[in-house]
Amino acid sequence: SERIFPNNFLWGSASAAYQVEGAWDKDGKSESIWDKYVRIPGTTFKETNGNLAVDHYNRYKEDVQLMADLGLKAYRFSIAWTRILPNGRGEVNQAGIEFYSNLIDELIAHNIEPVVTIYHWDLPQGLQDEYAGWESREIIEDFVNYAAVLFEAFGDRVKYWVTLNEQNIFMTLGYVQAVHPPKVSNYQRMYNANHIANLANALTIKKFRAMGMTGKIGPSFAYNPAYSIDSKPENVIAAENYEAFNSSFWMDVYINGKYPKTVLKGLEKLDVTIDIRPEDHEVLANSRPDFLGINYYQTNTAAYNPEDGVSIGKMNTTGEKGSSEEAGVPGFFKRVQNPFVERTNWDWEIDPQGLKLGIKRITNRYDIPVMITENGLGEYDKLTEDKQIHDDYRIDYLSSHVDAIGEAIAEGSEVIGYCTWSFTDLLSWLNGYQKRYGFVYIDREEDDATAKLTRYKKDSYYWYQELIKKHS
Ligand code: BGP
Repeated sequence: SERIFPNNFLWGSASAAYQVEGAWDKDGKSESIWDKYVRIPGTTFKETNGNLAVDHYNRYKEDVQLMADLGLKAYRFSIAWTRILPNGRGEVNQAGIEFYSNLIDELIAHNIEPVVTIYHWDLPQGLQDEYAGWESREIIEDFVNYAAVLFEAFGDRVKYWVTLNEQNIFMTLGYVQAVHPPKVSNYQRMYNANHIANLANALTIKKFRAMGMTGKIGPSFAYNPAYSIDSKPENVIAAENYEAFNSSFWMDVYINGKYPKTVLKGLEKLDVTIDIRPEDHEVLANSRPDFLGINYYQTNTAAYNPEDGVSIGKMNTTGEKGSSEEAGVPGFFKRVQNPFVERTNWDWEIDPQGLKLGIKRITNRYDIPVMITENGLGEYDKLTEDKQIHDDYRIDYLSSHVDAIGEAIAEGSEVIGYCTWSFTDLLSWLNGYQKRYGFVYIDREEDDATAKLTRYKKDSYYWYQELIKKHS
Protein backbone atom coordinates (compact mmCIF):
# COMPACT_ATOMS: atom_id res chain seq x y z
CA SER A 1 0.00 0.00 0.00
CA GLU A 2 0.97 3.63 -0.47
CA ARG A 3 3.30 5.03 2.17
CA ILE A 4 1.37 7.81 3.88
CA PHE A 5 3.55 8.41 6.91
CA PRO A 6 6.99 9.67 5.88
CA ASN A 7 10.05 7.57 6.70
CA ASN A 8 11.36 10.06 9.25
CA PHE A 9 7.97 10.42 10.97
CA LEU A 10 8.47 10.84 14.71
CA TRP A 11 6.54 8.00 16.32
CA GLY A 12 6.76 9.07 19.92
CA SER A 13 5.30 9.36 23.33
CA ALA A 14 5.22 12.18 25.88
CA SER A 15 5.43 13.15 29.54
CA ALA A 16 6.04 16.22 31.71
CA ALA A 17 8.54 16.74 34.52
CA TYR A 18 6.11 17.26 37.38
CA GLN A 19 4.02 14.29 36.36
CA VAL A 20 6.81 11.70 36.25
CA GLU A 21 10.00 12.81 37.95
CA GLY A 22 9.33 12.99 41.68
CA ALA A 23 12.48 14.05 43.59
CA TRP A 24 10.72 17.37 44.00
CA ASP A 25 13.33 18.79 46.40
CA LYS A 26 16.44 16.84 45.36
CA ASP A 27 19.82 18.00 44.06
CA GLY A 28 19.21 21.69 44.33
CA LYS A 29 15.74 21.83 42.83
CA SER A 30 13.56 24.63 44.20
CA GLU A 31 9.81 24.69 44.78
CA SER A 32 7.52 25.20 41.80
CA ILE A 33 3.99 26.62 41.85
CA TRP A 34 2.71 23.04 41.56
CA ASP A 35 4.81 21.75 44.45
CA LYS A 36 3.12 24.39 46.56
CA TYR A 37 -0.37 24.26 45.07
CA VAL A 38 -0.94 20.56 45.70
CA ARG A 39 -0.46 21.15 49.42
CA ILE A 40 -3.59 23.31 49.56
CA PRO A 41 -6.30 20.93 50.81
CA GLY A 42 -8.99 20.06 48.29
CA THR A 43 -7.14 21.10 45.14
CA THR A 44 -6.44 17.62 43.73
CA PHE A 45 -8.16 14.24 43.76
CA LYS A 46 -7.49 12.63 47.15
CA GLU A 47 -4.77 15.23 47.79
CA THR A 48 -2.34 13.55 45.40
CA ASN A 49 0.88 15.25 44.43
CA GLY A 50 4.04 14.74 42.39
CA ASN A 51 6.49 14.41 45.29
CA LEU A 52 7.35 10.88 44.25
CA ALA A 53 5.30 10.65 41.04
CA VAL A 54 6.62 7.58 39.20
CA ASP A 55 10.20 8.19 40.32
CA HIS A 56 11.43 8.76 36.77
CA TYR A 57 14.20 10.95 38.19
CA ASN A 58 15.87 7.85 39.62
CA ARG A 59 14.57 5.31 37.10
CA TYR A 60 15.05 7.16 33.81
CA LYS A 61 17.43 4.50 32.49
CA GLU A 62 14.89 1.76 33.06
CA ASP A 63 12.24 3.91 31.38
CA VAL A 64 14.43 4.69 28.36
CA GLN A 65 15.18 0.97 28.05
CA LEU A 66 11.43 0.32 27.92
CA MET A 67 11.13 2.96 25.20
CA ALA A 68 13.98 1.39 23.24
CA ASP A 69 12.44 -2.09 23.55
CA LEU A 70 9.18 -0.70 22.22
CA GLY A 71 10.99 0.91 19.27
CA LEU A 72 10.02 4.49 20.07
CA LYS A 73 11.47 7.02 17.63
CA ALA A 74 10.88 10.10 19.77
CA TYR A 75 10.29 10.99 23.40
CA ARG A 76 8.80 14.29 24.41
CA PHE A 77 9.55 15.37 27.97
CA SER A 78 9.70 18.67 29.80
CA ILE A 79 12.47 20.32 31.75
CA ALA A 80 11.79 21.61 35.25
CA TRP A 81 12.83 25.27 35.34
CA THR A 82 13.30 24.80 39.11
CA ARG A 83 16.07 22.24 38.54
CA ILE A 84 17.99 24.43 36.11
CA LEU A 85 17.58 27.84 37.78
CA PRO A 86 16.43 27.38 41.38
CA ASN A 87 16.00 31.13 41.78
CA GLY A 88 14.20 31.41 38.47
CA ARG A 89 17.18 33.32 37.10
CA GLY A 90 20.85 33.80 37.75
CA GLU A 91 22.98 30.92 38.90
CA VAL A 92 22.64 27.66 36.97
CA ASN A 93 22.31 24.46 39.01
CA GLN A 94 24.76 22.02 37.43
CA ALA A 95 22.99 18.99 38.94
CA GLY A 96 19.88 19.97 37.02
CA ILE A 97 21.79 20.34 33.75
CA GLU A 98 23.42 17.00 34.38
CA PHE A 99 20.15 15.13 34.92
CA TYR A 100 18.67 16.26 31.61
CA SER A 101 21.97 15.92 29.81
CA ASN A 102 22.16 12.29 30.91
CA LEU A 103 18.57 11.68 29.88
CA ILE A 104 19.19 13.20 26.45
CA ASP A 105 22.35 11.12 25.97
CA GLU A 106 20.54 7.99 27.06
CA LEU A 107 17.77 8.63 24.52
CA ILE A 108 20.16 9.37 21.67
CA ALA A 109 22.20 6.27 22.48
CA HIS A 110 18.99 4.30 21.88
CA ASN A 111 18.12 6.18 18.67
CA ILE A 112 15.27 8.05 20.28
CA GLU A 113 14.86 11.68 19.23
CA PRO A 114 14.43 13.97 22.24
CA VAL A 115 11.61 16.49 21.92
CA VAL A 116 12.05 18.99 24.74
CA THR A 117 9.29 21.08 26.28
CA ILE A 118 10.74 24.17 27.90
CA TYR A 119 7.71 24.94 30.06
CA HIS A 120 5.09 22.47 31.18
CA TRP A 121 3.46 24.53 33.95
CA ASP A 122 5.97 24.20 36.81
CA LEU A 123 6.94 27.85 37.27
CA PRO A 124 9.44 28.59 40.06
CA GLN A 125 7.39 29.62 43.10
CA GLY A 126 9.97 32.33 43.79
CA LEU A 127 8.94 34.17 40.62
CA GLN A 128 5.28 33.83 41.52
CA ASP A 129 6.00 35.37 44.94
CA GLU A 130 8.32 38.04 43.63
CA TYR A 131 6.27 39.54 40.81
CA ALA A 132 3.14 37.37 40.34
CA GLY A 133 4.67 35.16 37.65
CA TRP A 134 2.92 35.42 34.31
CA GLU A 135 1.13 38.60 35.36
CA SER A 136 4.32 40.64 35.20
CA ARG A 137 6.34 41.59 32.14
CA GLU A 138 9.42 40.83 34.20
CA ILE A 139 8.86 37.17 33.45
CA ILE A 140 9.59 37.67 29.76
CA GLU A 141 13.29 38.29 30.25
CA ASP A 142 13.57 35.54 32.86
CA PHE A 143 11.83 33.04 30.62
CA VAL A 144 13.91 33.86 27.55
CA ASN A 145 17.10 33.62 29.60
CA TYR A 146 16.01 30.26 31.01
CA ALA A 147 15.33 29.01 27.48
CA ALA A 148 18.71 30.31 26.34
CA VAL A 149 20.43 28.29 29.09
CA LEU A 150 18.73 25.18 27.67
CA PHE A 151 19.62 26.03 24.07
CA GLU A 152 23.22 26.54 25.12
CA ALA A 153 23.40 23.31 27.13
CA PHE A 154 21.39 20.96 24.90
CA GLY A 155 21.07 22.66 21.52
CA ASP A 156 23.84 20.50 20.06
CA ARG A 157 21.77 17.37 20.69
CA VAL A 158 18.11 18.44 20.76
CA LYS A 159 16.50 19.16 17.39
CA TYR A 160 12.87 19.66 18.46
CA TRP A 161 11.78 22.22 21.04
CA VAL A 162 8.37 23.04 22.43
CA THR A 163 8.19 26.51 24.00
CA LEU A 164 5.02 26.58 26.13
CA ASN A 165 2.82 23.57 26.73
CA GLU A 166 -0.87 24.41 26.43
CA GLN A 167 -0.75 28.10 27.20
CA ASN A 168 -4.52 28.12 26.67
CA ILE A 169 -5.01 25.53 29.41
CA PHE A 170 -2.68 26.89 32.06
CA MET A 171 -4.18 30.33 31.50
CA THR A 172 -7.86 29.38 31.59
CA LEU A 173 -7.51 26.82 34.37
CA GLY A 174 -5.16 29.03 36.38
CA TYR A 175 -6.87 32.41 35.95
CA VAL A 176 -10.53 31.76 35.08
CA GLN A 177 -11.59 28.36 36.36
CA ALA A 178 -9.28 28.66 39.38
CA VAL A 179 -8.38 24.97 39.47
CA HIS A 180 -4.68 25.38 38.64
CA PRO A 181 -2.20 27.70 40.35
CA PRO A 182 -2.42 30.61 40.99
CA LYS A 183 -6.11 29.76 41.51
CA VAL A 184 -7.53 33.04 40.26
CA SER A 185 -10.91 33.69 38.65
CA ASN A 186 -10.63 36.93 36.74
CA TYR A 187 -10.91 37.39 32.97
CA GLN A 188 -8.98 40.65 32.96
CA ARG A 189 -6.01 39.12 34.76
CA MET A 190 -6.11 36.03 32.56
CA TYR A 191 -6.02 37.97 29.30
CA ASN A 192 -3.15 40.17 30.44
CA ALA A 193 -1.11 37.24 31.73
CA ASN A 194 -1.84 35.41 28.50
CA HIS A 195 -0.60 38.33 26.43
CA ILE A 196 2.62 38.35 28.43
CA ALA A 197 3.02 34.62 27.76
CA ASN A 198 2.55 35.33 24.04
CA LEU A 199 5.39 37.84 24.17
CA ALA A 200 7.60 35.36 26.04
CA ASN A 201 6.84 32.70 23.46
CA ALA A 202 7.61 35.00 20.53
CA LEU A 203 10.85 36.29 22.04
CA THR A 204 12.00 32.76 22.84
CA ILE A 205 11.57 31.77 19.21
CA LYS A 206 13.47 34.90 18.16
CA LYS A 207 16.23 34.09 20.65
CA PHE A 208 16.48 30.52 19.34
CA ARG A 209 17.08 31.85 15.86
CA ALA A 210 19.42 34.61 17.00
CA MET A 211 21.55 31.98 18.73
CA GLY A 212 21.82 30.13 15.42
CA MET A 213 20.11 26.98 16.64
CA THR A 214 19.57 24.52 13.83
CA GLY A 215 16.56 22.65 15.25
CA LYS A 216 12.85 23.35 15.03
CA ILE A 217 10.76 25.17 17.60
CA GLY A 218 7.08 25.80 18.27
CA PRO A 219 4.45 25.91 21.02
CA SER A 220 2.08 23.06 21.89
CA PHE A 221 -1.52 24.10 21.79
CA ALA A 222 -4.44 22.17 23.32
CA TYR A 223 -6.80 22.17 20.36
CA ASN A 224 -10.41 21.11 20.83
CA PRO A 225 -11.95 21.87 17.43
CA ALA A 226 -15.50 23.19 17.76
CA TYR A 227 -18.70 21.87 16.22
CA SER A 228 -22.12 23.41 16.26
CA ILE A 229 -24.76 21.29 17.96
CA ASP A 230 -26.92 21.65 14.83
CA SER A 231 -27.49 23.93 11.87
CA LYS A 232 -29.71 26.42 13.70
CA PRO A 233 -28.02 29.71 12.76
CA GLU A 234 -27.61 31.04 16.32
CA ASN A 235 -25.90 27.80 17.30
CA VAL A 236 -23.60 27.92 14.29
CA ILE A 237 -22.58 31.45 15.25
CA ALA A 238 -21.99 30.26 18.82
CA ALA A 239 -19.69 27.54 17.45
CA GLU A 240 -17.84 30.16 15.41
CA ASN A 241 -17.41 32.21 18.60
CA TYR A 242 -16.23 29.10 20.42
CA GLU A 243 -13.56 28.38 17.83
CA ALA A 244 -12.45 32.03 17.79
CA PHE A 245 -12.37 32.54 21.59
CA ASN A 246 -10.91 29.17 22.50
CA SER A 247 -8.61 28.35 19.61
CA SER A 248 -7.93 31.00 16.96
CA PHE A 249 -7.30 33.47 19.77
CA TRP A 250 -4.09 31.59 20.51
CA MET A 251 -3.13 30.03 17.21
CA ASP A 252 -3.53 33.27 15.21
CA VAL A 253 -1.09 35.01 17.53
CA TYR A 254 1.44 32.20 17.37
CA ILE A 255 1.36 32.05 13.62
CA ASN A 256 0.37 35.47 12.34
CA GLY A 257 1.18 37.64 15.36
CA LYS A 258 -2.38 38.99 15.56
CA TYR A 259 -5.44 38.45 17.73
CA PRO A 260 -8.74 37.76 15.96
CA LYS A 261 -10.62 41.09 15.79
CA THR A 262 -14.01 39.69 16.76
CA VAL A 263 -12.61 38.30 20.00
CA LEU A 264 -10.95 41.60 20.94
CA LYS A 265 -14.28 43.29 20.32
CA GLY A 266 -16.14 40.60 22.23
CA LEU A 267 -13.85 41.00 25.22
CA GLU A 268 -15.00 44.60 25.57
CA LYS A 269 -18.40 43.22 26.49
CA LEU A 270 -16.72 41.27 29.29
CA ASP A 271 -15.01 44.50 30.41
CA VAL A 272 -11.64 43.16 29.38
CA THR A 273 -9.00 45.24 27.64
CA ILE A 274 -5.68 43.62 26.93
CA ASP A 275 -2.65 45.76 27.67
CA ILE A 276 -1.19 45.55 24.18
CA ARG A 277 1.56 48.15 23.80
CA PRO A 278 2.64 49.56 20.43
CA GLU A 279 6.01 47.80 20.57
CA ASP A 280 4.31 44.43 21.19
CA HIS A 281 3.12 44.16 17.60
CA GLU A 282 6.68 44.00 16.36
CA VAL A 283 7.51 41.33 18.96
CA LEU A 284 4.60 39.13 17.96
CA ALA A 285 5.28 39.52 14.26
CA ASN A 286 8.02 37.51 12.58
CA SER A 287 8.15 34.83 15.23
CA ARG A 288 6.27 32.21 13.28
CA PRO A 289 7.09 28.79 14.72
CA ASP A 290 8.65 26.03 12.60
CA PHE A 291 5.78 23.73 13.49
CA LEU A 292 2.65 23.89 15.56
CA GLY A 293 2.42 21.32 18.33
CA ILE A 294 -1.10 20.08 18.84
CA ASN A 295 -2.33 18.27 21.91
CA TYR A 296 -5.54 16.61 20.88
CA TYR A 297 -7.92 14.71 23.11
CA GLN A 298 -11.41 15.71 22.04
CA THR A 299 -13.68 18.03 20.12
CA ASN A 300 -16.15 20.39 21.81
CA THR A 301 -19.68 21.06 20.71
CA ALA A 302 -21.18 24.51 21.11
CA ALA A 303 -24.63 26.05 21.33
CA TYR A 304 -26.16 29.47 21.83
CA ASN A 305 -25.74 30.82 25.36
CA PRO A 306 -27.94 33.78 26.38
CA GLU A 307 -26.59 36.83 28.24
CA ASP A 308 -27.79 35.34 31.52
CA GLY A 309 -26.60 31.85 30.59
CA VAL A 310 -24.00 29.50 32.05
CA SER A 311 -20.43 30.59 32.77
CA ILE A 312 -17.84 28.66 34.77
CA GLY A 313 -19.04 25.05 34.99
CA LYS A 314 -17.57 22.10 36.78
CA MET A 315 -14.88 19.70 35.59
CA ASN A 316 -15.00 15.98 36.27
CA THR A 317 -11.82 15.23 38.21
CA THR A 318 -13.13 12.15 40.00
CA GLY A 319 -13.74 9.70 37.14
CA GLU A 320 -17.42 9.57 37.99
CA LYS A 321 -19.00 9.56 34.55
CA GLY A 322 -21.45 12.40 33.95
CA SER A 323 -20.30 14.55 36.87
CA SER A 324 -19.11 17.52 34.78
CA GLU A 325 -21.34 20.56 34.32
CA GLU A 326 -21.92 22.81 31.29
CA ALA A 327 -19.69 25.86 30.93
CA GLY A 328 -19.62 28.83 28.58
CA VAL A 329 -19.26 32.54 28.10
CA PRO A 330 -22.65 34.27 28.44
CA GLY A 331 -23.73 35.94 25.25
CA PHE A 332 -21.21 34.07 23.14
CA PHE A 333 -21.40 30.27 23.48
CA LYS A 334 -21.73 27.35 25.82
CA ARG A 335 -20.41 23.84 25.59
CA VAL A 336 -22.94 21.03 25.25
CA GLN A 337 -22.71 17.26 24.80
CA ASN A 338 -22.26 15.86 21.33
CA PRO A 339 -24.92 13.15 20.89
CA PHE A 340 -22.86 11.34 18.24
CA VAL A 341 -19.75 10.44 20.23
CA GLU A 342 -18.91 8.34 23.27
CA ARG A 343 -17.38 9.76 26.43
CA THR A 344 -14.69 8.50 28.78
CA ASN A 345 -15.27 8.08 32.52
CA TRP A 346 -13.88 11.61 32.88
CA ASP A 347 -16.45 12.90 30.35
CA TRP A 348 -13.91 13.52 27.58
CA GLU A 349 -15.51 13.00 24.16
CA ILE A 350 -13.91 10.35 21.96
CA ASP A 351 -13.70 11.62 18.42
CA PRO A 352 -10.88 10.54 16.08
CA GLN A 353 -12.44 12.34 13.11
CA GLY A 354 -12.15 15.53 15.14
CA LEU A 355 -8.38 15.18 14.97
CA LYS A 356 -8.55 15.00 11.20
CA LEU A 357 -10.79 18.06 11.20
CA GLY A 358 -8.41 19.96 13.47
CA ILE A 359 -5.35 19.19 11.37
CA LYS A 360 -7.17 20.20 8.19
CA ARG A 361 -8.36 23.46 9.72
CA ILE A 362 -4.78 24.28 10.69
CA THR A 363 -3.49 23.47 7.22
CA ASN A 364 -6.14 25.61 5.59
CA ARG A 365 -5.87 28.56 7.95
CA TYR A 366 -2.11 28.60 8.61
CA ASP A 367 -0.37 26.23 6.19
CA ILE A 368 2.13 25.08 8.82
CA PRO A 369 3.56 21.63 9.66
CA VAL A 370 1.88 20.02 12.65
CA MET A 371 3.36 17.78 15.31
CA ILE A 372 0.81 15.93 17.39
CA THR A 373 2.54 16.45 20.72
CA GLU A 374 -0.13 14.68 22.82
CA ASN A 375 -3.02 12.31 22.19
CA GLY A 376 -4.28 9.60 24.46
CA LEU A 377 -6.95 8.04 26.59
CA GLY A 378 -7.15 8.44 30.35
CA GLU A 379 -8.90 5.45 31.87
CA TYR A 380 -8.93 3.09 34.79
CA ASP A 381 -6.63 0.14 34.02
CA LYS A 382 -6.62 -3.15 35.81
CA LEU A 383 -3.53 -5.20 36.56
CA THR A 384 -4.61 -8.84 36.35
CA GLU A 385 -3.33 -11.52 38.66
CA ASP A 386 -0.84 -12.67 36.04
CA LYS A 387 0.37 -9.04 35.69
CA GLN A 388 -1.25 -8.18 32.39
CA ILE A 389 -3.14 -5.04 31.41
CA HIS A 390 -5.71 -5.63 28.70
CA ASP A 391 -6.30 -2.06 27.56
CA ASP A 392 -8.02 -2.80 24.26
CA TYR A 393 -10.06 0.45 24.72
CA ARG A 394 -6.75 2.39 24.54
CA ILE A 395 -5.65 0.49 21.44
CA ASP A 396 -8.98 1.35 19.80
CA TYR A 397 -8.60 4.99 20.77
CA LEU A 398 -5.02 5.35 19.56
CA SER A 399 -5.34 3.33 16.37
CA SER A 400 -8.40 5.27 15.23
CA HIS A 401 -6.54 8.53 15.86
CA VAL A 402 -3.49 7.32 13.93
CA ASP A 403 -5.83 6.45 11.04
CA ALA A 404 -7.32 9.94 11.21
CA ILE A 405 -3.83 11.49 10.97
CA GLY A 406 -3.10 9.28 7.97
CA GLU A 407 -6.25 10.56 6.30
CA ALA A 408 -5.33 14.18 7.02
CA ILE A 409 -1.89 13.61 5.48
CA ALA A 410 -3.44 11.92 2.45
CA GLU A 411 -5.72 14.92 2.06
CA GLY A 412 -2.88 17.44 2.00
CA SER A 413 -1.76 18.22 5.55
CA GLU A 414 1.82 18.01 6.75
CA VAL A 415 2.25 16.11 10.03
CA ILE A 416 5.78 15.45 11.24
CA GLY A 417 5.20 13.38 14.36
CA TYR A 418 2.82 11.77 16.79
CA CYS A 419 3.47 11.63 20.53
CA THR A 420 0.99 9.67 22.54
CA TRP A 421 0.15 10.80 26.02
CA SER A 422 1.78 9.12 27.84
CA PHE A 423 4.66 6.64 27.84
CA THR A 424 4.39 5.41 31.42
CA ASP A 425 1.42 6.02 33.65
CA LEU A 426 1.92 9.27 35.51
CA LEU A 427 0.29 11.85 37.72
CA SER A 428 -2.79 13.41 36.20
CA TRP A 429 -2.66 16.98 37.57
CA LEU A 430 -6.08 17.10 39.17
CA ASN A 431 -7.21 13.48 38.80
CA GLY A 432 -4.55 11.62 40.77
CA TYR A 433 -2.90 8.39 39.67
CA GLN A 434 -6.07 6.43 38.97
CA LYS A 435 -6.53 8.16 35.60
CA ARG A 436 -3.97 6.29 33.54
CA TYR A 437 -2.64 7.04 30.06
CA GLY A 438 0.54 5.00 29.62
CA PHE A 439 1.79 2.10 27.51
CA VAL A 440 3.58 1.10 30.70
CA TYR A 441 1.57 0.50 33.83
CA ILE A 442 3.03 1.78 37.08
CA ASP A 443 2.15 -0.11 40.21
CA ARG A 444 1.02 2.69 42.46
CA GLU A 445 -2.19 4.26 43.70
CA GLU A 446 -2.73 7.64 45.33
CA ASP A 447 -0.62 6.98 48.40
CA ASP A 448 3.16 7.27 48.02
CA ALA A 449 3.72 5.04 51.05
CA THR A 450 2.29 1.94 49.30
CA ALA A 451 3.77 2.68 45.86
CA LYS A 452 5.72 -0.26 44.44
CA LEU A 453 6.50 1.57 41.20
CA THR A 454 7.10 -1.65 39.28
CA ARG A 455 6.69 -1.18 35.52
CA TYR A 456 4.44 -3.53 33.50
CA LYS A 457 3.90 -3.48 29.74
CA LYS A 458 0.26 -3.09 28.76
CA ASP A 459 -1.30 -4.68 25.67
CA SER A 460 -1.13 -1.21 24.06
CA TYR A 461 2.67 -1.29 24.45
CA TYR A 462 2.87 -4.28 22.12
CA TRP A 463 0.33 -2.73 19.77
CA TYR A 464 2.42 0.45 19.38
CA GLN A 465 5.55 -1.65 18.93
CA GLU A 466 3.91 -3.43 15.98
CA LEU A 467 2.56 -0.21 14.52
CA ILE A 468 5.98 1.48 14.53
CA LYS A 469 7.56 -1.62 13.01
CA LYS A 470 4.94 -1.67 10.27
CA HIS A 471 5.58 1.97 9.41
CA SER A 472 9.38 1.78 9.45
C1 BGP B 1 -2.83 17.93 28.88
C2 BGP B 1 -1.53 18.18 29.59
C3 BGP B 1 -0.87 16.95 30.10
C4 BGP B 1 -1.80 15.86 30.56
C5 BGP B 1 -3.00 15.67 29.67
C6 BGP B 1 -4.07 14.79 30.24
O1 BGP B 1 -3.66 19.02 29.09
O2 BGP B 1 -0.61 18.83 28.75
O3 BGP B 1 0.08 17.34 31.05
O4 BGP B 1 -2.07 15.91 31.90
O5 BGP B 1 -3.59 16.88 29.31
O6 BGP B 1 -4.89 15.52 31.09
P1 BGP B 1 -5.44 14.96 32.44
O7 BGP B 1 -4.24 14.54 33.21
O8 BGP B 1 -6.15 16.11 33.07
O9 BGP B 1 -6.34 13.85 32.12
